[in-house]
Amino acid sequence: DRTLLPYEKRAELTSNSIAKRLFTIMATKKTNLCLSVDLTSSTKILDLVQKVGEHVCLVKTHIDIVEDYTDNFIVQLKELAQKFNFLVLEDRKYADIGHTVSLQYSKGLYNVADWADCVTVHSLPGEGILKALNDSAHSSRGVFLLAEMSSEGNLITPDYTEATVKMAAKYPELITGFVCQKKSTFKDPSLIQLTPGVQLESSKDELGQVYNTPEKVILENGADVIVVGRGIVSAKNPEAQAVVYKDTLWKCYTKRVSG
Ligand code: 5BU
Repeated sequence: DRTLLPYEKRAELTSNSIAKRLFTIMATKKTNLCLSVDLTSSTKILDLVQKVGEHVCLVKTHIDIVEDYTDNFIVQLKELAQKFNFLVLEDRKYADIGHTVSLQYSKGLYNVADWADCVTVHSLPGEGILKALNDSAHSSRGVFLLAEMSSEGNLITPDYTEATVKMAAKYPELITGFVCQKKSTFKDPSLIQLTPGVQLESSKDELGQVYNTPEKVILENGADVIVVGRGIVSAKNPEAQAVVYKDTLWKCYTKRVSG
């Protein structure tokens, strides 16, 4: 059972450099919280990250929702990443043919390849998408492959999930882990389970998002890194709420690994 091993042990097993760093950061900072900083103003993003940076292992961006993007925004975000020791995941969900994805990844306004430690990728187009990223990414980059989604009625089937996990096995140096919802989705302890759809206050939103509790996703469903967006971002006091999430999530993890 991959989920019973502590993060520091799993860090020793990885072939992907970002998975190694992420496991190590979690063990050092004692946090498995990923903040999904879904705000559209760069100042608001930087303000929030300044406040919660010390409590998270990973900051997840949707760079294409930022209305005032500049290269300097990235410079400042990366300074905060250095200062607080967290990694940056661009949740781009690439989903095109390999050639197009390599352009989307390393060209254009955002030049994601330049700054994102890791990115999310759909397996839908087939292996070419991973070949493309493998060729354009340098050695300290990683991919979270989408094996499942949190939203109601999504079209991913068990066969699709299984084929996704098989596809990932061909690219051990590139793959950081899976975005997924279930413990049974994969077995390899060197890979990281990133699980979105967690909120303490609510069980769904109006557009199909489904929320689970920290206990459920960590103890039953095998989550290693837990993505929280609006649970923190929309809280009255995001900093205090980040601490609540961090403590609750970490308690579940320590319970899990102490058997
Ligand atoms: P929320 O505010 O905690 O619901 O935000 C969840 C974030 O995780 C949001 O940025 C989504 O794009 C992202 N997400 C998700 O919610 N569900 C999924 O299956 C995947 C990503 Br993949």
